[in-house]
Amino acid sequence: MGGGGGRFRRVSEGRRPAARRPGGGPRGGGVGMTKNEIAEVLEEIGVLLELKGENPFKIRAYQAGARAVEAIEAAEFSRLIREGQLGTVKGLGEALVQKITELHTTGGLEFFEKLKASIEPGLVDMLGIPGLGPKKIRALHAKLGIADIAALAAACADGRVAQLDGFGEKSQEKILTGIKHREAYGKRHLWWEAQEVAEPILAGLKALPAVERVEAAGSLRRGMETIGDLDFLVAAADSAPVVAWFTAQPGVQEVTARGETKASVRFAGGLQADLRIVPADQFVFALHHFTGSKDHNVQMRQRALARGLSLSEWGLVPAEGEGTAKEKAAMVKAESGNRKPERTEGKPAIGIRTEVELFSALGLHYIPPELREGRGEIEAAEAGELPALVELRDLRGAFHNHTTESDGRNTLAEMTAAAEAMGWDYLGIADHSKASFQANGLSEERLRRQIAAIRELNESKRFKTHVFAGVECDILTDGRLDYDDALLGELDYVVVSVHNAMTQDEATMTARIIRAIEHPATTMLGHLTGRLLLRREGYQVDAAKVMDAAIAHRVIIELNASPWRLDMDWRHWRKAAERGLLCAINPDAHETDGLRHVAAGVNSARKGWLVKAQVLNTRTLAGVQRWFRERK
Ligand code: DGT
Ligand code: ZN
Ligand code: CA
Ligand code: CA
Repeated sequence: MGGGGGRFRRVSEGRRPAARRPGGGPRGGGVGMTKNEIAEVLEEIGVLLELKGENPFKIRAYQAGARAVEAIEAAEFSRLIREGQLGTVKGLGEALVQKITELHTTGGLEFFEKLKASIEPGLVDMLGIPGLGPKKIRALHAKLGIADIAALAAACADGRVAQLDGFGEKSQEKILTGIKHREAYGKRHLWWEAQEVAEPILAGLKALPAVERVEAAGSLRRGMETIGDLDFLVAAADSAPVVAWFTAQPGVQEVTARGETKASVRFAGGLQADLRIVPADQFVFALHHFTGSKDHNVQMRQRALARGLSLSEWGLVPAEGEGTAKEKAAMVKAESGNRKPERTEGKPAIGIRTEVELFSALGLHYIPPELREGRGEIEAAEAGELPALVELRDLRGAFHNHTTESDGRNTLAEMTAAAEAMGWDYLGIADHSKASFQANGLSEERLRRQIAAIRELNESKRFKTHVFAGVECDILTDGRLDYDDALLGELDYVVVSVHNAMTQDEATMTARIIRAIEHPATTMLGHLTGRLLLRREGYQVDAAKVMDAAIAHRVIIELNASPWRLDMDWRHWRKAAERGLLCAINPDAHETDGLRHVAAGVNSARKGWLVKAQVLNTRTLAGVQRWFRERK
């Protein structure tokens, strides 16, 4: 829910700020923290020390400590702590060893808590504004006495920030835009995080004896990339115990509405949830209505009207005559009693219990929730031309993943083991290239060593999962790639991405990306716009031109499945894929847990009408190898 580390950390390129569970505790049920969580805390300490203006050596020690912890494999890490040998690791001094051990065994750290308490919370909030690092925040605080975002907005508005050394008009404007975005961003939540909140609520509702059916509806069910609020729908004869449970469940901070058959609550972190309770025979109509979208609903209602029917959250009834749809639905129900459903022409489809039946009553094939955006799905459903959408279980691997060689949190072996555990036939490694020095990008020599290590790992047959040697090669400011052709030729595949000079104008950026696409070694384009959902807008780029170039040069555009990115956006995919653009659903995983993010990518792929054949990583290992070979 954007709490804990999520809100707090600065977002580095590509790397997902690991979202902590609601409540901020470590995952996995244990008391202590995993090595990745510990690394995150060490990084946070580094940022806080910077904010306080502490000694740079001390700051760097924490940053290096985080890297050192990540580079140790998990089993080895536990052993070192158990045997008191952590001090033998390079880069971990005595003070760090003691703190890491405390985090590992207790899950907390007194030093960290005190440090957090010693800093004004408003300053920490300011870290969430793009372009504002600890140094600038300190300057604003010291010279203008700014201690929170409201004061910062005021200082920008009357021009005081622009007059400060190292700021200027441009950066003042950027900060103001950042603050405005932040307000809008604050109202929505990532699908991934909303889903994590929704899961236990669904389970809790299901477990209530009074509950017959329960579904999450709304944008969550439609797989939108961000979620305004959660919507739960319950079928129950007795609603009182359901409302009681819902409003008293763990994590509820405020009950914003409470009625006999509905309630709304707000959780810590700001996410809200609506609950509606309906009688069982009304459930399917309510489910369809509250799944939405609004546009889809409007079109469905028009379609019903054209057939002399009225569709609403209460039912599907004859449209003519007096009375509201609600009254008519009640009337039809009373007339029908417990009779078997009647589906004869012209009569209301009283016995409808499933969405398949609901769509069918209006002469439509079943429309999956992801497609219900009012973008032509009803016409396609009428013509029997809905695509057989790609599914999570179709995926056999993924290509864009990082390891500790660059800015990942798990080693090559750990990532491969995780891919094997997911049942994947192959895993593509694509660490950062040398221009991404902030992400510890690989020099030519280090990349060659990694390629050799990957070949060796494959030959050792240690894992069932085959590893492809790739790279996420920076697209330099003029569109050249970050390695020479000889080295690029040694790789199985090449992902090209923009990671710097993101403020270029649209024409320059578009030409830059197209030049990279035209490079014969390029296999796929990473994150088309570089957006970070609810955090940062993408760079200016003419997506249509980039897609044209990719199609012409048989280059894949990735659907970056990181819950923070989902880039290229689903709204582009249907048309592009029809024109022959191939997709790869790439988790951009920076840790083993990140591989699971392909699920978010599959949501967006489905929203983009993609079928299995349009996604490279649904193919078999041999199929992928053939595709790579034929491209060369
Ligand atoms: P969100 O919460 O902003 O991410 O988006 P939704 O789609 O979950 O919207 P929400 O929670 O306001 O309402 C859930 C569904 O209820 C929505 O998708 C369609 C339906 N709905 C809500 N208000 C209206 C309305 O005024 N007209 C129609 N036709 N449907 C509505
Ligand atoms: Zn990247
Ligand atoms: Ca909603
Ligand atoms: Ca709602």
